Order: sequence, then structure tokens, then C-alpha cells
Amino acid sequence: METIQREILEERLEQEMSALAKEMYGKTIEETTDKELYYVLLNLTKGMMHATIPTDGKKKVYYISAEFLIGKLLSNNLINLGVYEKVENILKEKGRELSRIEEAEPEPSLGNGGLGRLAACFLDSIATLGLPGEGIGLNYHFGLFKQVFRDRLQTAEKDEWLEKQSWLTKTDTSFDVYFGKQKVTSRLYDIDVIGYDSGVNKLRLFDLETVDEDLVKKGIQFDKEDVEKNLTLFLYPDDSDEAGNLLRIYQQYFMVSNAAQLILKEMREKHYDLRKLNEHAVIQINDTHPSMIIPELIRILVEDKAFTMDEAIEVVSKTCAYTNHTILAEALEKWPYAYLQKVVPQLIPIIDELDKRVKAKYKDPKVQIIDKDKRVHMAHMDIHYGFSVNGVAAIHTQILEDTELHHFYEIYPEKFNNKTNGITFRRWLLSCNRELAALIEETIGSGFKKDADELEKLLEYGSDADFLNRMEAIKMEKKQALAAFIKEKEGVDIDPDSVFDIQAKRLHEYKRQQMNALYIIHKYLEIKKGKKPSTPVTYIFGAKAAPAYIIAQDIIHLLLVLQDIVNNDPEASKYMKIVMVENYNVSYAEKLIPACDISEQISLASKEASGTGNMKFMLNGAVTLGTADGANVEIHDLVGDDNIYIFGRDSETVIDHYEKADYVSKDYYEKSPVIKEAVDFIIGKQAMKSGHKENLERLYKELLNKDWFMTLLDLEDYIAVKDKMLEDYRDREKWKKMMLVNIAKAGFFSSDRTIREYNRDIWKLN
Ligand code: Z2T
Repeated sequence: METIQREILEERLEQEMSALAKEMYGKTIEETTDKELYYVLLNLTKGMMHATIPTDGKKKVYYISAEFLIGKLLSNNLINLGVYEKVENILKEKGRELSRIEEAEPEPSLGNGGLGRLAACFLDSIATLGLPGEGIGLNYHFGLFKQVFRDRLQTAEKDEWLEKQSWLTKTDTSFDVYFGKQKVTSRLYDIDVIGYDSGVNKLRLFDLETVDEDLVKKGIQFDKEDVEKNLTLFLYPDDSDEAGNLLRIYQQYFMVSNAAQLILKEMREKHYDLRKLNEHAVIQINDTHPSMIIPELIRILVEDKAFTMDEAIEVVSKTCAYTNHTILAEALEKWPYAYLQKVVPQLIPIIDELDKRVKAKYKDPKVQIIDKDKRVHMAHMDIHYGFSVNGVAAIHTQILEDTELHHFYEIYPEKFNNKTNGITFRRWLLSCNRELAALIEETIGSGFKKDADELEKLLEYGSDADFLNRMEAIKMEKKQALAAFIKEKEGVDIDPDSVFDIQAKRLHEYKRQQMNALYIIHKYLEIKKGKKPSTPVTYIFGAKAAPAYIIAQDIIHLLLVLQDIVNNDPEASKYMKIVMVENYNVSYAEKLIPACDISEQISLASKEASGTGNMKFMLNGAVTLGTADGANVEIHDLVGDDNIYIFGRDSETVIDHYEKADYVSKDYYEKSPVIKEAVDFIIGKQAMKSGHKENLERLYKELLNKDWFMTLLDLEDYIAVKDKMLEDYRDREKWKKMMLVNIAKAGFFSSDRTIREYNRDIWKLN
């Protein structure tokens, strides 16, 4: 019965596919180009009508975020619709390879890193759990930027990802948005968010029809003042000058004004009582970029809906919840009051009122919205005028409560809660590692796809040689595939028999790619002195640096210089290779992660709020080399001491160093010949030959005289633990068991679990 039905569906799918190809291109499937066939599948998928998740009479969550790093959608949508294999089979019979067709899809460039990817995983899980909810954000024409290496330096170009035919559907919805007296008109585009074996939600992306792509001249440069033409060109425009800061405020207000109007329109259409807004809507504010939704909603309720200020503040406060994603002070938005006055004068009376009420109640300068320098602390507004504040990993929330937001925690202990991040296993296992998913399914059944905790059943196979060998063989297959891809894309030969040691994440000093670089230098120098490593290692990096973040660019430069030196050294390259991949993005992550042996999670303890790459690597059988930071702490708790490599100072020690201001990097440099030698290499003759003096000297001085993220503090421990890890890698039986335990214990990090917790504690949708 089941097979018959499947055959019928397959036959119908094939008919529709062929009909579409004929209609669109006058060709048979066999005759279409890869790109054409991608468009056929895009339209086929968009046309597969699936039940929208019902919202009537229910509360709905609005997840507002500056980023949605959704990745390519074709294969994930096919998987979630349950037709991936069928489509793959149909194509195979016609001599076509679905995985090749996937390459023709451009990756949406609507995010930059963890925060944006988390938002995308959350949308997948919200839909999969059948919860009514949607994402609201902006449609950036050129996204973050496309990274191109020139002369071993990062350069930024516009990322032209938007095509005429895409997953976006233009809607009739459009709103007027006012910046003081200046009016612009928005346009809403929707993307279907297809749950796994479930219904469909929507991602709502606002754009501006007057945006002029020709405004972008060289690289990513454009006139920052022409808001009507530039508003939705780029995510996170360079904010190193005033115009850039103002533009970010314009973007944020544009996003939340549209969001507020969309939400209120829906309330009106459903005849809901706005005085009970909080019973019908919950707004999750994803870090502080959307924080202006609070004063904006209050303003609309007071000005247009005849609410008193008290009433408006009360109902909005019961509707909005805030997620904090960092404790880095410099990343907490504090807009100069004068900037807000200039961009959104209509919000000023509301912000003044909110601030006045706080000042009347609390004298502590640390909890004020407007500080003595007339800067508006967006997070402070969220905490006072929202009902929930959450961190994104246990240790992160603990630090917020104990240290960073302690004064708020004392006022509102009931608002604070932890929601440890998660990842969608549909993309980060089923889609990116079909081979491993199939092995797991064959071994423990398919239950893990809906209930990730079932992965624990794998623990029973810890002594099953057949299972362990097949798992190991899949890792090798994935390493070979990655090696081929890297050869094609980067032109670098790497050996799948070497250990793949991968650090892939945004470039930031606190994440300490520079520490990894110093390790590599140390190993290189050892080889040059005649100490040959017993295990060849391929060090792989993927990272974009913000164009205004100078030191981050210098670190990329160092990595590219090391790649040049080491890979071209016939003696050293037998034992080590370095690849800094160009334009790391979600699609690249999907190739790197399944092929990884060692997952580098080496942030300075206390600084990485959670990390989510750490979870993806673990799920795919990599072993973590990490500090006791973010979600690494929870990974450690789950897998135990024997299945993870933890090194470095803990968060208490680090916080103590900051409080006492007693960390002096130069002391560590002078005390340790190993550290000195590695750091000196940065400005040595060899590095200078293929690198640029200015960049390398700046980085050297930064490490020696500042090293704000304490690289040298942990370097020796890092070297020792990493060496031990590489030694253990040679014990294949031991390593395979570690892989198994990591996969089996990853269930906790399913974003389905995270979303269930958001719903249980914050959203309360049903
Ligand atoms: C971001 O990706 C993260 C934090 C931010 O703080 C901003 C951005 Cl764009 C303002 C990351 C965290 O660094 C990472 O630890 C965390 O896993 C991720 O957000 C999702 O919570």
C-alpha cells in the first residue's frame, strides 16, 4: 500500500516537473541546464500547497531580527516536505544529480553569524512544532558582503544573491514609515518556512522600492546619507562614522515600524482587542537591533488608539521579551540621544517618558535608559519594559545575573531565564550529512528525527565494531568530498588522511583565531627544527571580518600569510597544510562540518555567549577542543571529561583579571620562550616576505601590548592539550568511541528543545 502511494506521488511529481520544464523553457528535464532545472524545482516546491499553521484564536510569536541566515532552501524544503528522495530518484532516472542542481541556488545573504543562523534554526523548529509564529526582518539586496581575498587581504564586495525568481514572494502589503517628517513606503516580501512533516509559517522581509542598487560604487561603498536609496542595501553598514550609525538607526526603525504596523493590522483583521495585545501576540526581540519596537508600539497605541500612557506601557511590556546574545560591552547598543532625535524624533517623547519613570524609581546610574552622557541604552529599555530577559547558554545567563546585568537581576529576578541555544537537525544532520543520518536511522530507527533525544540509543553501539567502522568510513567520505571541493574552490590540495582541524566562525579577537595561528607557527617552527609531528594535520579556517574591524582583518592576513609559507614549504607541508576558505557561509559550513575531526571552540572563557557551531560539529562526530565557555560547558557536562578536550583559564579567573586589570600580556611573552618565538614570527623575515608590514606589525603590537582577549594567557595550555588530542587521534578505537558519544549526546542541542522551552516559559502559545 505504502509503496503504491509513493509511486503515485512520484509519478505525479514527475509529470508536474516535466510540465513545468516544458512551460518555462520548452525543454524536457533532460535538456534543461542546471540553473533552469533549479528554477523548475523552485517553482515546483513553491507550488506544493501545504497547510498553513492555523493561528485563529491562538497567540502568535513574532520573532523580530536584523538577521535571518537561512541558507539555501531547496534541499531543506524538499526534506521537510518529505519528497527529497523522490525528487532525487526522478532526476537520477533522467541522468541528473540533485546535489549538482543545489549548487545552482544562490545563498540568501540575510545574516552574518550565530545570531542570524539561530533565528533561522528557530523558524524551522517553530514550524516543525506546529506553533504559529513568524520572523520579521529586512530584505538586504547585497546582504553582509562577499569576501574576496586579494594579495592575502580580505576585500569586500557586494553579494548579489537576489534573483528575479526566488523563494521570495512579493505581497500587496506596504506601509508608510516616517522618519520625522520624511516618509518612505515599504514593500513586504514573504518566504515560506516549511516545517518538517508539519505546516508552513512565514518569514516576512520588508524592503523599500526606491532603493537604488547603482548607488554602490567600488566594493561596498555607497552614499550613506541617501536613505531612500540605500536603506536596504546592506546588513550592518560600516558604523565607524556618524553617517553609518545613523543609517543603522534608520534601518532599525524601518524594521520595527513595519513590524508594529504588520502586527497591529493582523490584530485588527482578527478583531482582537488591542488592550489584550499580550494575549494574542508575543514579540521576541532578538538582541537590541529591534528594541525600538517598544517605544514605537507605545507611541502608536497612545497617538492612534487612545490608550493612556500607563495603559500602553503596561500592555506593551507584557508583550515584549528580550534575548541577550553577548556580554561584550562594545557590542551592547547605546545610541546617542542626538542621533535618535535626528532619525526618529517621534520616539523621543516616549523614550523620555520611559526614562523618566526609571529615574523616578531607581537611583542607580547603572540601570538608567539615558545615561549621563546622553546615550540611550537599548538593552536597559528592553529589560525595564519587557517581561522576559534570557541568555543563550547556562554560563552566559549566569554571568548576566551575577555580573553584567546584576543590578537588573536584583530588581527583576523573575524576568531572567536561560534558553540554551540549539540547531535544527534537519539542516545540520539530515541535509548536510545524509550518509550519517542514514546510518543512524538504520541503527536506531527514524524516531530521532522527531525526538532528538533518541540519539542516545547510539550509546549501545560503543563496542560494535561494524557500526563504528561505518561511522568512521562516512567521516572519511565527507573528508574526501571536502578535499575535492577545496581543491576546486581554493586551489589547495589537502590530504583526507590528515586530521581536519577546523575553526569556522566570525572573525573576532575574543574567538581567538590568533591563538590557533600561534599554535600553527609553533608547530611549523618545531618541524623546521627537526621535530616531525606524528600526525599530519590540515588546519582549516572560515571567517569573515567586519570591514571596519582592522585587527580582525590583520588576523585574516596572518592566516593567509601562514597558508602561503607553510603550504609552499616542501618539508613542512608533508605534515601540515593551512586553508583559509574564501567567503565562508552557510553552504560552506554544510561541507566543512561533516568533514571535521577537531572542532575549535577556543574563545576566552566568559566571552562567547553560547556558540552554535560547537553543537553542529559535535552532532557530526567531531570532538571539541575548547575552553569552558558558552555552550561548551554544557557539551562537557553531557559527554563527560573523556570525550572533550577542555583547556585554559575558567570564566571566574578571567573576570577576576578584568576586575583587577592585572593581565599583562608582555609578561607571558617574556616568561615563555615558546610564546616569544611564535609571536616574534609574525614580524619575522619570512612572514614579512609574503605579508604586509603594516598589518603584521599592528597585529604583533596588539598581542604584545594589549591582548584584550588574553591569547597569551592560555596559549601554553592550548598547545599542550591540542598536542595530546592529536596523539589520541592515533588511537582509532578510542577516537571512534569519542565520536560516537558526541553524536549520541547531541540531542539536547536540537533547536526543537530550545523552542519548546521558549514556548513553555516565555511565549505560552497554547
Ligand atoms: C551574534 O552573532 C552573536 C551575538 C551578538 O551580540 C551579535 C551577533 Cl551578530 C550582540 C552570537 C554570539 O556571539 C554567539 O555566542 C551565540 O551563539 C549567537 O549569537 C546566538 O545566540
